[in-house]
Amino acid sequence: MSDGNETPETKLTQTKRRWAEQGKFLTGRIARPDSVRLPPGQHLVKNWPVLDLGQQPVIRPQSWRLDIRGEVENAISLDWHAFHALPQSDKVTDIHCVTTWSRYDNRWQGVSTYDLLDLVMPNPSATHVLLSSYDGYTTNLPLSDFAATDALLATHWEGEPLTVEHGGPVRVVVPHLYFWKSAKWVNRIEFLGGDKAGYWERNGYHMRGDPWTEERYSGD
Ligand SMILES: Nc1nc2c(c(=O)[nH]1)N[C@H]1C(S)=C(S)[C@@H](COP(=O)(O)O)O[C@H]1N2
Ligand SMILES: [Mo]
Repeated sequence: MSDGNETPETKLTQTKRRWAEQGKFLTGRIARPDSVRLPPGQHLVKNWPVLDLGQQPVIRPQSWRLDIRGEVENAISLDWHAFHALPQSDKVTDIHCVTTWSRYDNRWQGVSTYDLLDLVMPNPSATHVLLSSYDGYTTNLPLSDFAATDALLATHWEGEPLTVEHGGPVRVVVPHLYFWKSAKWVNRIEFLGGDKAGYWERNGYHMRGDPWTEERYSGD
């Protein structure tokens, strides 16, 4: 469309175009076959189990912070207000937990990881992210997985604010990986120039965690 009415190319659109050209952040490595929705070794549940290290921190929105740092152009600390001023997205995704339960059609609202990336602008050197949470939990992800189009920082589930037990006020959801990668009570995202094991990854879980190829444990 070159009718003279194009929006001017900003730094952001430039970056997006560069990402697209480089195929950056495309999650082409997911092994999910189109015809199969339930990954191997999983069974469906209708309830939503709670799994964590046993500490469920209660964070009031006024004191909640999200620090984004590391290999980014714009390191930032977002408070509740700044977080809600970002574009809000709606996604419906499945959950696949390494303990073999899966749950279909979870409706989330929050900020897509793509919109966060637009804000902080990862440096070309950034290859992975390490998520940290208010309970001391950490988990690592390749940047391309974190940037998946259906990944988000969720504040709502099925139209209601996320409960504390499920990671409220804000949790990460990266639906195409096992659910241990989806940090509850998130408060830090660190962009790294290499991979660094998080809590479960140091304890034998897989560094990536693709349910379609059953990347459950580090020997898989
Ligand atoms: N902060 C934090 N996030 C976490 C965990 C945790 O212990 N602490 N457990 C992980 C694991 S192992 C799973 S299976 C999911 C469970 O999320 P749910 O309790 O909402 O089902 O959260 C993941 N995120
Ligand atoms: Mo888990």
